[in-house]
Amino acid sequence: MQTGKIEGGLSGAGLRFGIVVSRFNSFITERLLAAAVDALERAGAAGKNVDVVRVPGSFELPLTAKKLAATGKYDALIAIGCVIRGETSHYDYVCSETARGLQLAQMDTGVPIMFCVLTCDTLEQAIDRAGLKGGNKGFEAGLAAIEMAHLSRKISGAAPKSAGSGKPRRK
Ligand code: INI
Repeated sequence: MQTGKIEGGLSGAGLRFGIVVSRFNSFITERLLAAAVDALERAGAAGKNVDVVRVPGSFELPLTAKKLAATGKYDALIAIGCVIRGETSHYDYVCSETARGLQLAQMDTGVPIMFCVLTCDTLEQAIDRAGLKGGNKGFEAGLAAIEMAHLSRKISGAAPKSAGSGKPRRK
């Protein structure tokens, strides 16, 4: 049987992305950010079509992502944070509310929001996932954002936004 296939492409050209980054544990989050931007750039996204917004901590990611999504300017968003377990239950609240808030934000707005929030027991685990042993979760999030931006547009039948390829137009 020949089935219909709906898949997201992996070209970032002409798409607009917003990246929200937590300053908390910036040693890790800046590495995740660099890899996410690298993924978008390598896939053809133009720098002028990628906005980076910084927030104090992961807990602030959902509201900011939702406000960005509500502007209608972005095809997909990436939320970047790193929560490391401490001695109290603070970690659990930050993790669960950040995840819940980001999910609610994408469900409420219909704009795909990538969950690039590391939730680790130790700093070592975070380092491993920010470019050392376990690859870089930021790069994965960049690719996922492109795929979801395409998929989302295909499913809703919308034409890609005219964000431009980043190349200057010929006169
Ligand atoms: N925010 C993080 O992003 N990671 C953490 O590990 C963390 N810890 O451990 O406390 C953290 N806390 C700050 C929180 O996200 C808010 O910024 C703060 O509570 C103000 O609302």
